Amino acid sequence: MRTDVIFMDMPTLETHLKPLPKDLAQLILAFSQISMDMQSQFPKYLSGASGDRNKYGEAVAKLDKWANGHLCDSLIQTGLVRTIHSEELGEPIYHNDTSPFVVTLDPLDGSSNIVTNNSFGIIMGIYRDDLPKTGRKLTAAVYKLYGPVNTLVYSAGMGVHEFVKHYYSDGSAEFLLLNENMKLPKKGEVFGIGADPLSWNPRLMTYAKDLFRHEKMKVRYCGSFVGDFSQVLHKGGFFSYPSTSKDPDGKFRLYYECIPLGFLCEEAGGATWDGSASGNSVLDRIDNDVDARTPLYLGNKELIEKLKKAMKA
Ligand code: FBP
Repeated sequence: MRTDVIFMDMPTLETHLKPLPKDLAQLILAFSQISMDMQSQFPKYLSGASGDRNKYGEAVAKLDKWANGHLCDSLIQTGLVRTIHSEELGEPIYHNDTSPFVVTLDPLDGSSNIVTNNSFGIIMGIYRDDLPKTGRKLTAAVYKLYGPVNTLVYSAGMGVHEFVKHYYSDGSAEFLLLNENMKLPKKGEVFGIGADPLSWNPRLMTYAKDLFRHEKMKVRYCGSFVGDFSQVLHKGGFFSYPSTSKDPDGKFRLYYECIPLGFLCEEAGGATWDGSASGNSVLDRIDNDVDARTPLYLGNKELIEKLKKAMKA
């Protein structure tokens, strides 16, 4: 008997997905279950936990490999996915020509955070078309965030919605709606910028100092894109893994990371920029190389416009 009355009227993810096309709802629901089942396996990969730092890297590499294999196998078993492009795969998995969806995966984004028990997660982009395509052709984007609680955020182009995994007193559990039609708060509160600050464009350094001095914003950088994105989604602000003198194309992958989370950012009323002189959204960028990297800047619209001006100055 489920007696947790406090949650009785909160819609479940399954209910919330009902207005979507049946096949898309089924895929997002399957992803939610797969991603939850995976969590119970994580501790066994902490072989570095004995304090042998050399083992940490090996443990994380093993975890990344397992997570990718399990996620790909489970998604193929749904019968809904014809092609999988994964950051952990050298080549795509072409399963068949008939299933409705092509997916992009970052199977464990920020996985090195596991050894310090900080947030990390899974990013999935869902297309009906074959790639390469721009992010404007994305059917939906979803991420799972393994944090102090388990949350899942998705958008199919009709708002950004967040769910939390709730455990009932009878031991069962399901994803319940936490936030619907999320929008970045008008005034950005936090910002985070990756890479070595000494390799940043000096104009980006000036912009960052301005966020402190004039925008009175706080630094939040947790070392996983999904974790840092979640902070901007909830508190408003700015996040970037920029072009640098060492890595002009940045670190993040266009298809596996930037398009799905850029889609969610823009669906939530924010803006993105790929660092191009033409000032493009990451959703307008296309590359025949599905493993391509791109500089990434995202957050409140006015902060992105301010950045573009600062970088052109
Ligand atoms: P991976 O693709 O190797 O997982 O790198 C992505 C990432 O872990 C992001 O999740 C995170 O925001 C960023 O790298 C952290 O990079 P750094 O360790 O350079 O700060």
